[in-house]
Amino acid sequence: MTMLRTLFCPQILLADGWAANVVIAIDGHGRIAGIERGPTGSAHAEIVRGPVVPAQANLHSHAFQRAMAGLAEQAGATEDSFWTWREAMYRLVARMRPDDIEIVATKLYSELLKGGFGHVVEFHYLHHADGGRRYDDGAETSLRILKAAETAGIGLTHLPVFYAHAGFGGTAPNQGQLPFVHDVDPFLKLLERLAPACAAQGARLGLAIHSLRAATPEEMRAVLAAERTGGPVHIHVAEQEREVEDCLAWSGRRPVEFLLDEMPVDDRWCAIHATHMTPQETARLARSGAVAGLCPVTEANLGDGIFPAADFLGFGGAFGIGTDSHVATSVAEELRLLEYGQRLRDRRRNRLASGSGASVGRTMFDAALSGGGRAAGLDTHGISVGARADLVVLDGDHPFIGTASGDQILDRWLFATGSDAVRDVMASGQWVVRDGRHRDEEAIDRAFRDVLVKLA
Ligand code: NGQ
Ligand code: ZN
Repeated sequence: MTMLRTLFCPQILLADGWAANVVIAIDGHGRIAGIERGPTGSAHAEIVRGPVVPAQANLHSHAFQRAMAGLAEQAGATEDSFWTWREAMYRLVARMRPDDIEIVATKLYSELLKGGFGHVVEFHYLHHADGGRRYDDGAETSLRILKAAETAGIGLTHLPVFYAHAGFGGTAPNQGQLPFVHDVDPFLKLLERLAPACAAQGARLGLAIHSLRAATPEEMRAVLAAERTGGPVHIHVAEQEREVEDCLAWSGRRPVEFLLDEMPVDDRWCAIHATHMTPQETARLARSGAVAGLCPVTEANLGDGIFPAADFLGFGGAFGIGTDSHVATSVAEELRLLEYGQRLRDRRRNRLASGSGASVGRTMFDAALSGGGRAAGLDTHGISVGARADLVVLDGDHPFIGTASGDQILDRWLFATGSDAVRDVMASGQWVVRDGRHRDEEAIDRAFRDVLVKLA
């Protein structure tokens, strides 16, 4: 096969650690075809302008929610909570049309690339129009997500979401939830309809169950028994204390306990949030092989609580990061707050480092890369032969980045700077961000502004 391009990387974080003077060959499918150590071959390669690290997979996104980021920060008449925020989110849903969904998702995905993500897992439940009215094509909004990912140039794992009820015990959905709702059979048809569309674009298809609140165990079993995606299975679980109380009242068991008892949870699964767990649940979830899908900035914004990350890692648990409601859109902000939440709770420092002398940034970065890749259904992750060329070039001219080496580069990026340290981003072998700007930034911004004005 002909090589699409070769890159000369003065410093690079390969799957087996940092290396100097490496030539990466990328083939016409956007995959890494060769890694050559030592400066030979550099003459014909493009020289990257800073340290290279793998792009992360973002394991949890509701793209449309980017439109309301920053607009739910005003105190209401009653005490504000996750549940009052959700009402505001439902009001946004009622006003969004397919064009708006695509434009907002395109903008979001371009921002995620600039924040150091090369892939996104879209947990997609906004299937129908206001009041639950069906579009002519039941896959309309999913196809808009596929289109947005293609325009932005980000890798996609699409997870259509099964949603049927307002709460535990199969209660009827409320008016605001009607755009999310399916019966089991139409949901399975949606998955079938999307398989070829995803395959044509190189996107992965999996599925999600919205939560134990939104699906009965019978429905979950029926969906899982019949689906043929072969992709990951995600579910929101134990994000809010009220969910724990309601689950106890309904079943006598806590949400994570119930999930692990009743469902075939294994390494194909991703438990989103899993904030409220007993130590026993934390150990069981870790040993199940499921990835914990952590979204630290959204979890802070919504007042969810703090995930027991230090304990979970101690039990050998795998995690990845997502940006969920997208009040932040960067790898650095999510990982930084993940560590800081542990510090604030424990009143200690360096909680998530793998051991004495280990860098917190490196430990978290490696763990999120592997857990996020698995939760996205990717067969490979990290910079290795056969993996997709999803690369972040940090800014070698930035004082902090240019003077650092090895794991210090990650600690400077994650703890001392942020997205302004991200210079160029390559997804599937294409440069999508150059000098901190997305390749279509102007057109994307123009359309996005119009949508914000319309929705205001
Ligand atoms: C969601 N978002 O589905 O968008 C949820 C809120 C719910 C977050 N949990 C709705 N961040 O859980 O019922
Ligand atoms: Zn979510």
